[in-house]
Amino acid sequence: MKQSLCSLTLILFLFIPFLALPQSVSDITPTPVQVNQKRRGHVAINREAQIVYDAQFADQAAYLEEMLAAQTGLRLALQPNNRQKNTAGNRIRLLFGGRAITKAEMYTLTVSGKDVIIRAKDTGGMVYGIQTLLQLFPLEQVAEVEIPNVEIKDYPRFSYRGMHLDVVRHMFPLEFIKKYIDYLAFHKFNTFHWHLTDDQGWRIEIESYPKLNTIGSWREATLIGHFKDQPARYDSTRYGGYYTKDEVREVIRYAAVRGISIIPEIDIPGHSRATIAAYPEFSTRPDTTWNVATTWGMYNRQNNVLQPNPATFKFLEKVFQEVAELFPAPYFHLGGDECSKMWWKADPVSQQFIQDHNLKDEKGLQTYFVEQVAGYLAAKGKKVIGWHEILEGDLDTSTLIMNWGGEKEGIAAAMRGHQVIMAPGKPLYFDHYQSKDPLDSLAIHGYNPLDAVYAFEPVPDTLRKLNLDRFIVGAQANVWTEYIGSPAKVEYMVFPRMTALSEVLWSPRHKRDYQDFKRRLEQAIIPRYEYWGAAYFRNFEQWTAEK
Ligand code: TNX
Repeated sequence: MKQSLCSLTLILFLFIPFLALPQSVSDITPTPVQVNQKRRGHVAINREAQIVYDAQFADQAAYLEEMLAAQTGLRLALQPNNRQKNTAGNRIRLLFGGRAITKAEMYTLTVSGKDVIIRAKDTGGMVYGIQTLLQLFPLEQVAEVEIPNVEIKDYPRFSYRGMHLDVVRHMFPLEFIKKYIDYLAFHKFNTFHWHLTDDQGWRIEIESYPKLNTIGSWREATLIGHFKDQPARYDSTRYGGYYTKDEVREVIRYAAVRGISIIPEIDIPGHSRATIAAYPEFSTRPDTTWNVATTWGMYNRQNNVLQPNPATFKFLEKVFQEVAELFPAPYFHLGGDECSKMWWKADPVSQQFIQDHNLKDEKGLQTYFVEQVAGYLAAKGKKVIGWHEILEGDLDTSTLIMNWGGEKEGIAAAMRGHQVIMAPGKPLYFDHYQSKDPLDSLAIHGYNPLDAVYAFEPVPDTLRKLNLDRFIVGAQANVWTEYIGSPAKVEYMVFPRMTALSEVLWSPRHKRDYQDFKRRLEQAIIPRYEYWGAAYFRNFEQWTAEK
């Protein structure tokens, strides 16, 4: 026994390098605003070191402890700042506030003397400081790391930095949702847009309308292969499920520690096939039995809209308020995209409603739906985000527009006085191909290679010239999952494009440098994907925007 312990120690000694080199300060991604590396000096972090934290950052201190232990094997003691004991070891100090912190989500990281100090005045800032620090540690088990003396001052260029995930077309285990949130936090994103309902399923527990889950969460089959393949083929597997409220709460808590706010989306008044499958009385043909959709792309092909009747509006009020109560984020996404007008045109009840309410036409009806729901949400203190199609009618400017069109739609929304989140299909739809290799894994269509994502500029020149840049609050990449059936496929589609987007959204524009980005990708980020065990797309040198 003793002998085997001895040899174990020997093995550990051989395999855990005593002193590992940190990763380089010049590898930090997204590039920080200001880095001032000193010519000499370092702070050694080994098992004696402590994490000392101000009370506001207790959760982030525990997060750092856990992340550092997983990454390096260094499990440091946690110590509240006001009960700090003198210690022989050095300290990582997570401190609240300070004069240097002048902006939201800002942090400073100072390494000198016996201390590594991160300062921030909000959770986001602290989380981002922690991400930067973790990038200064190696991705291997070590006994000690010398963090070079440095002063970093850093804050984001845009206040909205989002990633979306569609969990309807395919659903992902809760563990993967958390992993996705970890990926967002690493990349200094601050928003997870959770697309929870659509034609192919309803993915969140609702107590007031239980058939949304017993019926609406399940489809009887799923299209095989590509939507354009003829003849269409289907499997015969019942597919579905939903996240319970407890699971949702767990994800919200998990995200909050990591500085990520979650915006839920309940997509209305189109994209509602799962709803009318559960409750045909909210459809334009209450006498019909609808299935939950088994194919993709319903627009003008299959009826998926809500009928404007009293029961429907009561339903919307209850459901939106029930979901609003779960999510602490100030914003709520009500969809509003791709609402076909033909079903309303063919429905006498909808036509009568348009007349009775003095609405101009079906577009006016769409706006009516949006305004009603915005009212229900306002009663819960929420602001509304919608896809840019909600501007088809006249809306008041408190609504945030998420623009999946091009610059033109973004400019139009800003000129009308709306804040805009840019999420243009080109190049921010990560469900599009990243190569033109016919053997590449199936994607919806389009071509959004890595360099196109890196070159994306959220603020259109026209708005800059008009001094309206402030209306562009940020950008988001969307991950629709018609052709993404597993966590590994999600990873393959988002990496490394998400890393490129993180730099677009975080780093000062003049610091963007694609050659240097690719160097950091190779040296520091791809090793990180591998450390995560994440799939990623490798062939980005070959597949460029020019191809
Ligand atoms: C359009 S963009 C949609 C989604 C699809 C996506 C596929 C938007 C707001 N709606 O329902 O999944 O295209 O790329």
